[in-house]
Amino acid sequence: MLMKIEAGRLSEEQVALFKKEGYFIAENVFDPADLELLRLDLEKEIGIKIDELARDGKLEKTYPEEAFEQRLTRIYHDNKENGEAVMRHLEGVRGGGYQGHSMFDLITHPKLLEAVSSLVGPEIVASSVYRIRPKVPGIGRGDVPWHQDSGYFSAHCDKHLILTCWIPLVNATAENGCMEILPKTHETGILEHHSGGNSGLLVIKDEDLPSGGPQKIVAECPLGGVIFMTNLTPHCSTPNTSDTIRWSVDLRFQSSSTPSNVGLWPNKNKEDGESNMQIACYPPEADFVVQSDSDPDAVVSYEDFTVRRAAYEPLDIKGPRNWTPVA
Ligand SMILES: O=C(O)CCC(=O)C(=O)O
Repeated sequence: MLMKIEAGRLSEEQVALFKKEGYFIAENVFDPADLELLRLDLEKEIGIKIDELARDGKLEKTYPEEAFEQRLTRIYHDNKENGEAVMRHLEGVRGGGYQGHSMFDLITHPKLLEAVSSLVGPEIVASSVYRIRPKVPGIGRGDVPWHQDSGYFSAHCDKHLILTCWIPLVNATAENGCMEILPKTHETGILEHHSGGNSGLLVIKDEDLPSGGPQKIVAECPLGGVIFMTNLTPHCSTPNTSDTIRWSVDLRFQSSSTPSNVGLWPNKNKEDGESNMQIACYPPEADFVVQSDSDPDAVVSYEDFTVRRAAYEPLDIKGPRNWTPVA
């Protein structure tokens, strides 16, 4: 269900609803204009890669006149490999990918942090486990199988709230492949996952999803809205059957009292290495402080954010869980 929040925060009743359902959809966290710079930067970034592919003789038609919701579709449909190259450019080698200023500004946006603080408290750590997802019509790559985000995180973090904020950059609808969520099932703990689902993602088999309980909901969300979810909330996303791209970004936040790798520099300090790294909920990617009254100096600037992320980039740290491959 879609709800309005007031004064930027979830009310006590809304927080209680989030805790009961495992998710909450707020339709009015942002003004659409707040997201415009990121949309423009992603559009520019796509253009940079398309021009590079054209210079390398890999494509002729670059579709500069096409809108944000269309251009990548044209590239994909002309040649899948070129589409994939643009996707990889946005996704980066690991973790988050595109990290321009507008991406950082979204992660640290006061409106978002205000809403987040009503769920995780005022001392907030953000994670590099953020993703940019252009779901291109007719291209299965963006379809995400059923999973809990905790399937990707260390088991010792199952008992902590790692808040996913799923932010559409267009209106997300059933037709263009919004998420589906299984409500009231996040308190059952981690479900059996398997590796190697669509696009190499983790997957919960249908028979391992809680049954007999509440039905899945189709989580439509307008531009300006945010879907808040717990790390144990099962969710998936369905094919885009529209003719425009479903753009979204998902970010993750946690209280600074939960396990993270804030303050660790394993590329610089030996003692910050392997064993300490395993404390974090997702050791391969850098966490960073985005809001703190108790230690305002710890809050990262844009430069700190890029330096921290770069420090983790060359590290060869494996994801924490070993699920068996899907049969
Ligand atoms: O954006 C999607 O299609 C799926 C997002 C997702 O699975 C997630 O944020 O964990």
